[in-house]
Amino acid sequence: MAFCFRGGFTQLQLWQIPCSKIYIPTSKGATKYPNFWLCREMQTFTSTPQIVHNKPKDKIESVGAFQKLPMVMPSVDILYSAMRKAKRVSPTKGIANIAKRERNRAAKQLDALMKELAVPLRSYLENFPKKKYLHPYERSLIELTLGDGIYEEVLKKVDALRKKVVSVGKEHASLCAKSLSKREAGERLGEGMERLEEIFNCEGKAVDDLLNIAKTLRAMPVVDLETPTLCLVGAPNVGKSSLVRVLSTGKPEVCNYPFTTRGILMGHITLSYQNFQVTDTPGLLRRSDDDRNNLEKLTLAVLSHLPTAILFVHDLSGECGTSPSDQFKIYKEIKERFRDHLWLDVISKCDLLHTSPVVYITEGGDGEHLAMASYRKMGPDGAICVSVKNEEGLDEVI
Ligand SMILES: Nc1nc2c(ncn2[C@@H]2O[C@H](COP(=O)(O)OP(=O)(O)OP(=O)(O)O)[C@@H](O)[C@H]2O)c(=O)[nH]1
Ligand SMILES: [Mg+2]
Repeated sequence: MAFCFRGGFTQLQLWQIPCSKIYIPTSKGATKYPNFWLCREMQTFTSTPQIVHNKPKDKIESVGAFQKLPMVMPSVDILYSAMRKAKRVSPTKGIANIAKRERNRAAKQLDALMKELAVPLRSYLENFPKKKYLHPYERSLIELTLGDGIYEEVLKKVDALRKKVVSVGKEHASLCAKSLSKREAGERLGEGMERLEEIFNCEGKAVDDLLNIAKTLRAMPVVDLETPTLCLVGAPNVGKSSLVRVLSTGKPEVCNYPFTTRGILMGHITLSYQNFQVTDTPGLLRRSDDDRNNLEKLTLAVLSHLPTAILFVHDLSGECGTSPSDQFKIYKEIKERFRDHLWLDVISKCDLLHTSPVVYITEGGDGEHLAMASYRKMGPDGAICVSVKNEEGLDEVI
């Protein structure tokens, strides 16, 4: 097969280990983690798979919460449907006295309006998961795509709206029930309805925000933790998306500027009847975590929370805008940080490498350094040279 792991396993051999044999001890007993075959511990297997005696891992929660989010109705639709239903509510049968009948009708209609408005809101609040119960990857997606704290803030506003609707609805329904005449009951009903409509018109935006949040989250790529995943990582513009396009079913946008990829994209690939996920990620720049933008943080979230192998893409052609010395530093940092991940290096745009040697003014004395000089020439040890343009090296990567 194309490449060997440290312990002498070929790709095919490693992935042939039956999932049932892979257990990791936890505080609640041994747990099966088929995905951990992508971690370095598994690469040290010799001929027979062993039980891994490393420190107990935390329980892996399942992903997929975004696909189960409830459908949220636009606030105007909730309001108009509630108004229509409330107006159809008739008084309790058998009340002969007109004043009594009218105040009964008014109170019932207001109560119905209050419930029709509050019940959907309550169901959203119950069915949108608390962030703390989500898989850490999905938690990061929420923070990085919506903005820190926005999810909780919107849910809080929806809850505040629900509480207001209930209290104002009850208050006006009880006023209706105290009316002394048909006219008074009618007026109080009108006032109550107007008040609820006004509240919903003013604060219903929270419901519309929730609807947009649900839309955004539902559109996130679906990750299957049971399927081995390969994540393409590298500086911006090095050719990650181009590789995802040729290696998998994923069709991310490819452009000649940094940060074309602005989210996580999932493609699939089937090799020898085995399915794999291929993840495209936004590029990483050479800078500290405090300075990273949310796109870079998304990439780090994938690496931190999903059991992926890493295909690190190096562009030594000078085309991408990040110098080889900066790419080397990014590479070293990421490799050190995610050293438990299975790792493969590729040098992209090989069709350009034979032509124009690139001199970086900013690099100065860096060329003196041995490791750097070697990196600039050939990339890291064992890296495969690929070109999407002339299809060089692609079979070897696969
Ligand atoms: N000559 C040549 N150009 C390539 C090759 N692969 C990618 N490119 C070009 O490099 C540029 C960037 O490619 P992308 O695939 O968008 O790079 P990326 O790493 O996904 O970029 P970001 O999403 O911005 O981080 C595009 O103009 C591609 O056409 C290659 O093998 N040879
Ligand atoms: Mg891209």
